[in-house]
Amino acid sequence: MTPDQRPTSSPRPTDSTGPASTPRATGPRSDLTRRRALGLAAAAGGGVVAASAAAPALAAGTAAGGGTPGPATPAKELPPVHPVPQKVTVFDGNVSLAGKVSVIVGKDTDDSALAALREVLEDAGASISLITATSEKTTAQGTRIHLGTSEDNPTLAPNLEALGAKGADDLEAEGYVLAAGRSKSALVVLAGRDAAGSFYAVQTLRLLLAGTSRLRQVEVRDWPLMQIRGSIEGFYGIPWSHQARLDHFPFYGRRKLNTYIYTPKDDLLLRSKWRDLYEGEALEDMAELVETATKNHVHFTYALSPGNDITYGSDADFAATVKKFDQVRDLGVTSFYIALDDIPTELGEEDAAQFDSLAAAQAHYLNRLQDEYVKANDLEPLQTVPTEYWGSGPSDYKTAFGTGIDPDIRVQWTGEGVFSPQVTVDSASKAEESYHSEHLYVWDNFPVNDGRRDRIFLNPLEGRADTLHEHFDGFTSNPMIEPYASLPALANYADYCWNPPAYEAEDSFADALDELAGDDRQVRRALDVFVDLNVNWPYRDGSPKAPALAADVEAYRKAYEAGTQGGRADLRTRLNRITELPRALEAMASQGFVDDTKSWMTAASQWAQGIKEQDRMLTALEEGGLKKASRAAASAKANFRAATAATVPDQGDDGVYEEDQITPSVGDGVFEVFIAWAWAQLRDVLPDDPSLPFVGLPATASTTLDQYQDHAPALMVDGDESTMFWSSRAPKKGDTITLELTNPSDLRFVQLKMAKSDETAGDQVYAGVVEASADQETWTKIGTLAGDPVFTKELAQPVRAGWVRVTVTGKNPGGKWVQVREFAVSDEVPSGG
Ligand code: 14T
Repeated sequence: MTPDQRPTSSPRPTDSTGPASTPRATGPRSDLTRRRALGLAAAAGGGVVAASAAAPALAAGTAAGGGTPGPATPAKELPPVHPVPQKVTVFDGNVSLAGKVSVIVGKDTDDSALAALREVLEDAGASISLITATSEKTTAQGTRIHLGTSEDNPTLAPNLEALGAKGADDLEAEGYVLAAGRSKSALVVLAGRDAAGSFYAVQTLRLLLAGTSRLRQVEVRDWPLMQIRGSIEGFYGIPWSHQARLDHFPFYGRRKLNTYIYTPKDDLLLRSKWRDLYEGEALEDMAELVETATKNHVHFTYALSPGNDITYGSDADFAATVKKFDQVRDLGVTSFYIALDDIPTELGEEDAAQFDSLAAAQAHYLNRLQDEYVKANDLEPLQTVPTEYWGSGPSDYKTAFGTGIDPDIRVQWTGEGVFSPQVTVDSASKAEESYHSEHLYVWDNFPVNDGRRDRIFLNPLEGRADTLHEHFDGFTSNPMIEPYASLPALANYADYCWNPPAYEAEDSFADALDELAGDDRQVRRALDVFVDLNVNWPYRDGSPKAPALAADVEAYRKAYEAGTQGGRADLRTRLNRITELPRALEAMASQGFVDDTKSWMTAASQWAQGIKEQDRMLTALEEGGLKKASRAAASAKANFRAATAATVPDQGDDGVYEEDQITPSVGDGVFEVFIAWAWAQLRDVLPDDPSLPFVGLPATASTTLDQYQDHAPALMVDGDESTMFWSSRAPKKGDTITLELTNPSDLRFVQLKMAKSDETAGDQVYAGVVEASADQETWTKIGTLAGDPVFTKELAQPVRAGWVRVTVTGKNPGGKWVQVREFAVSDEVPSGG
């Protein structure tokens, strides 16, 4: 990246373009949906312009200067291009790339661009002859494709002129021009502003061909509005595999992402053992990563996190940093990063004697690296994340850090929070001031799931203002522990960062899902069913919870309560599809996505299977078949039990990987809505059956306690007292067990059943407080735990709550562990409950 080329203002959306004399500019935003439906790569921030017989050379079959402008042609057949280009002008007619094609390059034309072009042309059925041109004139015959930059390929300029198109030299870095038309014969010019630009021109060509050999006559002028676009592998937990990283880079290349920052928190060589050098296979892998990234025009940025034990003022630690950096610089790395997040804020003795503050000490260390290492070796500007990396308001730390560091250093910031549901222009401007930096870029903690390892987040990126390119150098996404499941979100960043005003979250997400699913439409439909079960993003208030499933559940309940059949069919169809997910999605084009999400697919399938049993149970109840109903209830319970198996692996900061540690959470509490309701129906019919579960409001359970074997937290809320959560250690002061209600409610009843039975104390919380909250900030006390295995509270005054938690306030006698059979809350006091 060349961040110095950051535009100071965005191009104006109303600019018309190109050689067209009577262009029909893109309509207002409201027009976009329709255009998209037509398969148009409509751009709110630039525009698709349809022109007819407007540019002589670009209009099929018209002689130079000839032709009368006809009615603008709706360019129906233009396939979608992601990221949406800044300017597209569409002309009548096509160019065929099947058959003989001459590719004309210069001797220094980008190898990756040429390799990508060969692939595209082979797919289109071209037989290619390659010509390396040294002057403007070539002897090429037939369909000609000129590729490169004005510096490396002298044939670009005359051929652009022949097509009536301007070159790429005045575009932003990484920009390009793609012009397709006729001049004597079919002619395509792929002109990059630089090597990356020529590579991106080929990517756009590939999308315009859309698997065919027919290219619409078109002129695309395109450039990115943000200079840093990519991912930061910056989470806690299992680092991505080598293969996953290798697989990410071509995806980035195809979608014009240009950055990957290597800083997995639980790679010991970056943090606890940051001074240790790479050896053997680790070094070979690193070399392969750098090479593959570079081939895809991805800047491989190497980060260290020395903050836990570094002495900022020490020569020895500076030398250790340089030695480690040198090891990867030898492999071709030109971009370096120091991560200072989540570290002690007190200075050590030696630093305290030398510096006034943490920020001053860090600035000293960073400046030394920038001066003596980065500048001395002609590398890209140093990048960093400070210790205070969130919030836009000023602070002593931010001032000292921002004014202390070299202004060229690139500084990351996470928004108003560690997780930021919104990033607004207002907070961007404030952050620029508070950090005294003109080179902020966003460390976006989306879709990272290290704080919720039971979840995968398959909602699109939303809530980033569409003019943030006027404030930030770019965005890097902190992705999920599951690399392939993160690809749809990364495609969102690709689209957003390239052209923020044209970004459409859903459309962008769907485009990535199309790629991952492959061409089979049934697979694609199954993927939508799966995505619906994973769209809740808990860091955003009001984020939807399995909306399609929820609608079907609602319709079913209404129909059942009205005694009609009609509204039940959709849920049944959906449940069938959910139970089939593991099999149906096996055929996805992205096997990595399948492997990453298998645990969630399987759990979803088991929840749905259990609910199908409950559906049978309900039908039996309607028909008065009580025996049949209780048989179905029993198999429902068995399925729900299976759904709570811990199948997700985990790794802590000791670096040890372990299988089957975490129970996947899927459906965002909506399965639980149906389950609780169905049990209530059963209870209505059989009120005295002691084997019946107590029915609480639908909720999901979590805890800071570690889990013993397969006794998952979900078993506290399965309505089954014969199953339980079981901790694998004694509780410590501050440990919590938390219920998150699927829908916030007015609580009138809370019950916690711990230990093996209601009668005898055993494994349980002996000292604790039970509280409820509507916002997770203010908590209302409901009662205390003081030794009884069962806690029951009726609330005369209902308490509004979305969360109910137990917080441990003291030690357990004899280091006893904790069992919770059921943790249930209700908005009514159960009769005889
Ligand atoms: F440096 C940062 F910008 C940053 O976000 N650091 C970490 C990051 O590694 C982690 O993946 C991310 C999401 O969990 O949040 C930061 O780590 C945290 C965040 C917390 F809210 C660590 C503890 C927290 F309480």
